[in-house]
Amino acid sequence: MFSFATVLLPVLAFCATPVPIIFDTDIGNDIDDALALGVIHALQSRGECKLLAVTITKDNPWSAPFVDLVDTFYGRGDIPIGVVHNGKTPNDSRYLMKPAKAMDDGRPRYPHDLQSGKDAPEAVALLRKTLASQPDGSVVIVQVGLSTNLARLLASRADENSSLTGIELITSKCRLLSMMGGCFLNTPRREYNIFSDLDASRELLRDWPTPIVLSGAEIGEAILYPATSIEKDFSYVAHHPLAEAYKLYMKFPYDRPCWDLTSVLYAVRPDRGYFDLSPSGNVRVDEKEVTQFTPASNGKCRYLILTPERRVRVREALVELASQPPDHAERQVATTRSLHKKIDSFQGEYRFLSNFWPAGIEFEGRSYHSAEHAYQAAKFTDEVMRQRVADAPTPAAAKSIAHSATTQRADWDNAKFEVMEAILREKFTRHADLRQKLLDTGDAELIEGNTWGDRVWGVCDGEGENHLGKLLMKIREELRDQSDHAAQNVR
Ligand SMILES: [Ca+2]
Ligand SMILES: [Ca+2]
Repeated sequence: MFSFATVLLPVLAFCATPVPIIFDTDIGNDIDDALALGVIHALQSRGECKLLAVTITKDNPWSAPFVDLVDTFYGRGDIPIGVVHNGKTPNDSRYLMKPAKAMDDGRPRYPHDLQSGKDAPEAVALLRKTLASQPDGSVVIVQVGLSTNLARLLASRADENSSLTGIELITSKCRLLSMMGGCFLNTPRREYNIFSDLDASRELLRDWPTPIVLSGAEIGEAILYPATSIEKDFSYVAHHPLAEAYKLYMKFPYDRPCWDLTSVLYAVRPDRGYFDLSPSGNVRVDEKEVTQFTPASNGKCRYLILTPERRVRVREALVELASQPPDHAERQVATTRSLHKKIDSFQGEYRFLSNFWPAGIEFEGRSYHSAEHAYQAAKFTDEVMRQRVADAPTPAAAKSIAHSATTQRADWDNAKFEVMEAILREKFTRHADLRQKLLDTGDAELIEGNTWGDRVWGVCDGEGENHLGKLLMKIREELRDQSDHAAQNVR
């Protein structure tokens, strides 16, 4: 029987809105934070979540650059990053600084524009700004480190971002807090995230106004991230920031618990049956710094439960997500556009950008040996003249034949820009190798620097309109859009 429900439900499921998340992390203290950030990017690439901001509770200047380089690697280098002030764990990390500083052939191995946490906004201000910009009841916060930032957010006052107090802002904007912290075994023990900022943990668990789902230490410890995956699954690029960080953190090979990854997985996919949930209750931190759960029907806290038969499934999901390559288009952005270099001479390896480069062109029904031939011939309406230019043995000869002529098209000064554009488009579409070389210049600024005084098409002695460079950049953008679309159609 036909029914609307059977038709519409799958469509609705497919169109489900991505979960808006804020990732609050003590990245650098352990390696699972880094893998958890990779899991978030994979889920975002799959349309399942949207990372609104990353706030950091590790008070080390290299934490923010590391987050920025990972975000940039995944093609999302503009995600706002906020840092704690006067945080509890400022000690250096074994894996943050090296990837941020690494250079290959004079270029950053992992491009990023945030060079120090000192240049990043303060975390609570960023949390308030981010929450204020979101629809009511929408945001899921994933806290996988100390509670410093979120406890301060709770206690914050109205500011230029919102007239609400912290607790009012959280109540109106947040849907869930998914946090890694505590221990919920029969005989619980002290857990790092809780005891590293004890006062903040107590305040958070007491005053936080939305439901909280905790992943206790025992959950991550039951799921070990396999060294084999680090070794094999990240080799789709010569250098991968997550694999490199993992190898720096401890003597490799080693399998590390998936603590923080589980809180991300639950936050974005709460209904996929990875975990069971405890009954509702409240969690307090006792005098021995241990989390104590007390069941209560109106309690706001639940904790994750992992049954043994589901361990393998959860681990497989986390390995697949953590090692998922960036989207094609996003990776291209990450590896090339962010370099922002300048190519200011069409010589040497960039000689192919010059109109003198030998590349056959079809233009207005005639074949030419180079873009220069076609351009010089287009100055004439007379067919005999055009053929004389086309027959010139070299681009320089074509130019000199055209320059020695006494007449040319009356409208040439207006028409020449369109003619040049059409010729360049032909050159870089007809020749796949030139097209790729042009795309490979990434986001570099293209400037036809010259010494012969051409200030219309190029730049001489620092002056000029650089029309040739601008047209090449325009065509590069067109080609990039085409190849991005082609890539998306293949997927
Ligand atoms: Ca950035
Ligand atoms: Ca952590």
